[in-house]
Amino acid sequence: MPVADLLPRHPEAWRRATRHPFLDAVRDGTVPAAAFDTWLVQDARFVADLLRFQARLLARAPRPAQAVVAGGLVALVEELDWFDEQAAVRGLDLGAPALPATAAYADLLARLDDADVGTALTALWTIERTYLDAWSYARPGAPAFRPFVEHWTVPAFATYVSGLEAAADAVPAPEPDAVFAEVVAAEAAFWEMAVDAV
Ligand code: HMH
Repeated sequence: MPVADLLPRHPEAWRRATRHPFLDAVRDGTVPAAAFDTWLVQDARFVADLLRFQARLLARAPRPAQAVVAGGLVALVEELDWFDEQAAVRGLDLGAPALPATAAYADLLARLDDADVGTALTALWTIERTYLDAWSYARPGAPAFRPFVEHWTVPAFATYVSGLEAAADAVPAPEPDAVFAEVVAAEAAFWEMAVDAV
C-alpha cells in the first residue's frame, strides 16, 4: 500500500493533526503570542530530537533512501540555526524544559530506533507530511506569523516530503496504519500543548 493511502484511511486523526484550532488562530491572528512562543520553543526541542533520530536512520537507510534522508538532516541543522535566530529576536529561552507532549514525542522517536527501517521511514514521512499540510492549512497566516507560515510551506519542503514518500514506498512497513496513527496523534498533541500552556 502506498503511504499516501494512509491519509484517507485515518480521516479524523489526520484532521486533528492538520486542521487544529491553533492553526486557525495563526491564520486569523488570534493566537496569543505566549502560546505561539511556547510552541516555538518546544518545536526547537523537537527538531533537535528529530535530528538525532534521523541521523541514526541514515546509518541504516537503504541505498536509494540515503540522499533524501541525508538532505533532510542538513535542512534540520539549518532549521536549528533558524530557531536560534527566531529565539534571539523574540527573547525566548530555548533551554526551557520539554513539556509532556514534547517528551512523549521524543520517546516515540526513541522507540522508532528499534523499529524496522520501513516503519521508521513511514514515520519520518508522516512527521513531515503532517507538518507540511498543517502549515499549508494556516496559509497565508496573519501578518505577525506570516514569515513562519511561509518558512514551513516553501516548495523545497514539499519536494522533500515527496522524496520521503518515495523512500517510504520503496520499503513497506509491516504495520503502516499503526505507526501512522501513533505519529499523527503525537502531532495533534503537539498543537494541543501550545493551546493548553497559555
Ligand atoms: C511537531 N512535527 C513537528 N515539528 C516539526 N518541526 C516537524 C514535524 C517537521 O520537522
